Amino acid sequence: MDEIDHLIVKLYEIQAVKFGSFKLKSGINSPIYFDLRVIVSHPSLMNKVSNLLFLHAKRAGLKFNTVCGVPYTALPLATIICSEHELPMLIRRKEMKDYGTKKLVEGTVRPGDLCLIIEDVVTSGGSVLETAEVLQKEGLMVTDAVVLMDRGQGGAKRLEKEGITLHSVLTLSKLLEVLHKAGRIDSDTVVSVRQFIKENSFETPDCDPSINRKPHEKLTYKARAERPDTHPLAARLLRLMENKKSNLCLSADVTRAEELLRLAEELGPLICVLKTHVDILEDFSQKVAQTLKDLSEKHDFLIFEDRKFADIGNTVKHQYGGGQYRISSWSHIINAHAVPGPGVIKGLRAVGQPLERGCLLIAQMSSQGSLATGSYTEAVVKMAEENSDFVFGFICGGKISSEPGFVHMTPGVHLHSGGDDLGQQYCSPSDVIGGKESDVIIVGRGILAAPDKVVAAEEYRKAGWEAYQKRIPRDYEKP
Ligand code: 5BU
Repeated sequence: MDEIDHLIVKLYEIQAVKFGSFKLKSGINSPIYFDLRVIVSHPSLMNKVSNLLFLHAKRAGLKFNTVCGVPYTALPLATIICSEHELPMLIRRKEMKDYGTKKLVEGTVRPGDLCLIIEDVVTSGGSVLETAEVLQKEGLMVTDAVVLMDRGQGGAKRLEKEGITLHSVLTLSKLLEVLHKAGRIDSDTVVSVRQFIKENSFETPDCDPSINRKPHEKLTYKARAERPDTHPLAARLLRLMENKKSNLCLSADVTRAEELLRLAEELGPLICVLKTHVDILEDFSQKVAQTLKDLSEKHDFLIFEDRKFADIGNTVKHQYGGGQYRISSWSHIINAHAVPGPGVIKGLRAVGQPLERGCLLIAQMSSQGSLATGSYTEAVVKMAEENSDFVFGFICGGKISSEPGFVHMTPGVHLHSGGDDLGQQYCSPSDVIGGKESDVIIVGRGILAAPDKVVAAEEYRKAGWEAYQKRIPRDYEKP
């Protein structure tokens, strides 16, 4: 057995590669699973893998003056390489971008430097690409990535298209061959893994959506609506957005029911969602709710009660389904803070799911000094992923999840930057949809304070829609 064969058997022994049936996020079962994170507990293996990655780069004649590991598994590998060979390292932060401007790369960035990317396993190439994009935005050049294992699912081709050559120490065929020869797996396993990889290549049209995740800014709303793992309410919203050419949510923050219904009637054709704060209405009645529901059907928009539930499951259940507002009976969408933990979703789900409603989690806020940033936002994304049968997206400043089924809705939008004197902060529609890659702009006073609300709403609709069209590829399939 040579060095590579030894390494493969060792990876199998420490369960960095497993065979069996593993349910992927998309719901399909994979016969193979890699989890290279365990190697941090095996120091000699860490050294071996790092050394092989470095040698592979050198043998390929790669030139680089700095190194960056894709977080998190490849981070210690890059550290060992840089320490051993005295190379300057860069660390890419994985925290979500928030409303502020946090540094995304740690270390001394010298624009023009050639940065080599280190990764453990490549499937679609998405993670390498994400890291490359962050580095490139800082002015670094990225032309090559060295990976321990290319699963052979089209990642190399995809990266090549973006100008990055992928160099892989191991291939999946080699891994299967060695483990089979060593008597660790049988022929049936080899056949089933080969078949799975073939059928789930990034380039196969009917591919596994979890493996072949494209950054969703490149997918149309319609394409995202049609993915099998998209929540039915998100699918309905994404579809109607495409049909109406509108990613505008009106925040109808008015105090009289008559005014609310007039806005719904006049602006209904221009919006995809109408957002309410029912508790600021002085004259709410179930009749008002029914008329609003009728208007939502007439003009094909969804109703979103911005109630921001934030209590224990049992309490929110009553707040959502009962009381004088009976929110669940008329609002398609509600939102919740993640502060109480998943119980808040459980309580809301008990009421909303039978009615085919959906919930957005508040992952970030537009107000100055908001505490919903960094690791809090990350935890919210995780909670959403774990509850995607009822949670279908976020209130956030920009894209925070690469799951194409999640809808990102952003408040604090105005054509004129600035804010108010109570902490609100505004971004422009093009910044929110284009730069920050959100999906829906939520606009209140930008429209409500305008002399002609229909003209203003059309202006916001157009700005949001044009920013969306700009961010998707030229071969955008016109609806
Ligand atoms: P504006 O008039 O466009 O500033 O109104 C914004 C609306 O969005 C308003 O109803 C707020 O309650 C809501 N909002 C927000 O502004 N910022 C947030 O982070 C969240 C909600 Br969550």
